[in-house]
Amino acid sequence: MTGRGIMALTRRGLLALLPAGLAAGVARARPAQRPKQRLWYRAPASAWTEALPVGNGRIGAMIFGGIGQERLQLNEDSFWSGAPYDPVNPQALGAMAELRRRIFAGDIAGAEALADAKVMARPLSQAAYQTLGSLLIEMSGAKGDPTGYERSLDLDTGLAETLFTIAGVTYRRRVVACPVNQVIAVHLSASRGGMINCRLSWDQVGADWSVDATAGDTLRLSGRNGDHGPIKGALRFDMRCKAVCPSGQVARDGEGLVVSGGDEMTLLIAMATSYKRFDDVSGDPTAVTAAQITAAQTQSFAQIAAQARDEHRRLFRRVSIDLGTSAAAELPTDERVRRSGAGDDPALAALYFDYGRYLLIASSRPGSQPANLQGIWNNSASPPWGSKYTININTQMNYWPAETTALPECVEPLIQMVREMAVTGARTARTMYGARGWVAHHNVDLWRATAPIDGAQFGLWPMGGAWLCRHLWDHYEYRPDAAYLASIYPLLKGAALFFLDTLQVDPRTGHLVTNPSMSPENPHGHGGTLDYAPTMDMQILADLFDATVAAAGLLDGDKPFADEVVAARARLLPMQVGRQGQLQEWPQDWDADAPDQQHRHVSHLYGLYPSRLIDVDRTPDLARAARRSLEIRGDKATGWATAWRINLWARLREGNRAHGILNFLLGPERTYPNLFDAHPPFQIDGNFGGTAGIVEMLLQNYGDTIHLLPALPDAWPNGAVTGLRTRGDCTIDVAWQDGGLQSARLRAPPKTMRTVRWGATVRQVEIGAEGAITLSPSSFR
Ligand code: FUC
Repeated sequence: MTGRGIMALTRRGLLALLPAGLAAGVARARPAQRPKQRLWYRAPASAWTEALPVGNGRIGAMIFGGIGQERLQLNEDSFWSGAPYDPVNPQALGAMAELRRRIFAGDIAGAEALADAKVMARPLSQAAYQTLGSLLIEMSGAKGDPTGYERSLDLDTGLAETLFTIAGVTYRRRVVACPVNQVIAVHLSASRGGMINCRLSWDQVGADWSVDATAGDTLRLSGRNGDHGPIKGALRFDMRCKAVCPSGQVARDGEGLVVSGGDEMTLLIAMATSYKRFDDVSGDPTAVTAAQITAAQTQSFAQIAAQARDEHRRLFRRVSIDLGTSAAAELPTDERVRRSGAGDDPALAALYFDYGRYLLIASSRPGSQPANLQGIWNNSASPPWGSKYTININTQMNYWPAETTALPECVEPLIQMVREMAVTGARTARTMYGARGWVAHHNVDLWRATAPIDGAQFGLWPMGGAWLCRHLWDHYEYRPDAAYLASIYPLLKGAALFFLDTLQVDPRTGHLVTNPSMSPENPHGHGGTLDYAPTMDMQILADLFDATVAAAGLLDGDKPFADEVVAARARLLPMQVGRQGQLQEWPQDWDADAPDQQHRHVSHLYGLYPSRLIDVDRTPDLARAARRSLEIRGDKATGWATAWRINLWARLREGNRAHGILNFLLGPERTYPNLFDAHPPFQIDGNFGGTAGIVEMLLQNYGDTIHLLPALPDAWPNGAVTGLRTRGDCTIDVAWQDGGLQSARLRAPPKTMRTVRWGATVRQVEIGAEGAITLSPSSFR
């Protein structure tokens, strides 16, 4: 159905159409004003990137909101192709010395040929995240042109809703993914009794999967995951949908269920696989889904939705944002994206920010897999880039807003993944490099494969694990906890140890450098992409070594090892400024020779964001050079790469520039109607990077300093944000007016000192005995 034939009605108009009882129910269920934290549309989704996502971290659905047919496209986060495997190439170690020699000698083409022949993983690709298909609900009664069609996703409750009226009957569907009950619950109701008549079936069923509808009220789908190249799929899964419809009849109909004469109905959907750990697939998915349904069916839909809402709000409501509003905020979400170039919809940026937090809560919770390239939402068996964990920027970007927007629990799956990568990565370090410690290259999958993949020019980059360590350390710094620190120290140490064993002496300068490596995926114009000592590597190592030494000091031990790390850190090749005034991306001044001057990756600017090695005040020359590099790269790039540029300009305190790039990110070239980020195609990192960029415009934290409104754009003269977090367990609310500070409230451990900056003024303040202090513009006079 198209927008034609759907009469756009106001809420009051819609309520007038409803029978008295339902109108009261609907009115009660919905606030009088359209909540601002809401995506809404006047027509069903006609493409997957128009459908609305719900998720509980582990399982998720994309809801299309069709009239005669509802489609819920379903995912479970451990359903990937393949089986436990070790992809390390046994010839790699023997080739390593010659590979290094060729790279130092400048024979890059020869180095890449050798690496492709002997070093890269077997198989050359990693496993893919896969969909479990869709549940179809064919509504036999709902035929004809509806009026009052609206579908929405409420970011504050996690509830997706579809509402329309046909022939005087108003149909309502609600969907939640419940983290408490571990089911997706769907509720169908109508304003007239007996109008729930539908057929339920699975769609996109795999060739060897089996459908079972014999239980009468439960539709099951079970089977096996796909193969990953030569590696046979070893996961079993079970998915079931139970129809609870006491007022009507539920009966088997071939490979489906038919529901007739119901007043209302609840569907409970459970999904599980046999995955237990990267090396263990002995789980019993049938027992898991059966138990989940048994537990969930003791609750009404209202109870499940309330539990889902409360658990979601516990995290979501820690932060609020208001960037001002305008008439555009009243428009349907897809229209707002289409017209965002007008630049008059500040509330769209706030909605995007809220959505970023919503998506992280929905795709990464304790016990789940981390958010992959598509979070948890993927409708394909072979999605772009396998919907994996690409760790040369993308997975890290997913977690950029986590600590600053008070979602530390959502980082736990990432931390758990690093713990597992340290196990598989130790094998890779030993077998490939003959080194101690652990290493991961530019991608990881469900099986925690850590060897280099895809081709030497993309994959032979040994820094993925080292970069992830930054998130482990950040997690500690945002909320210091000695037991947690002790638990991650071996991971930091193992990552550092690998480099102590593998760093090479640069024959030109005598510095310690990585080799083989690359500046992620950017060919330098001197024979390929491989190189030694790309600037990013040196920056990541500086951070890794600093964190490792700091952690050792805090734990009061391991001094000899810490001394070794300090000594190696001092010998790393320093950052250099090149002949264009740019920050050099490579150890030689090759930037101007690179074939793609606007390359999406801005790896050497890692030092400016997310790192703080480059700073406008502390290292002004390097900051100027980074700025020059950014100018050369340009503002427009793929989704995530655009988002990275927002953060970088914010770090340079260029609020208007950052805002201009944010506007591009929010426009139809980089944002789909459902607000998913367009790489294109969909990749969720841009959503998270954009959310982080908004934070960076409003609040920055470096060294001991908390900088209020460091990059506030003119487009947001008035606003407020509450609940942002900085290092040292500090929570901050900031309000501003006419482009200036109105007030700031800091909550932190009592009697601690903080350094706060607004404009050019820096003040030392003491958090009071009650654990808070409020600052005003006069505090900075
Ligand atoms: C990196 C990027 C690509 C894409 C892929 C998933 O390799 O260079 O643009 O985002 O990850």
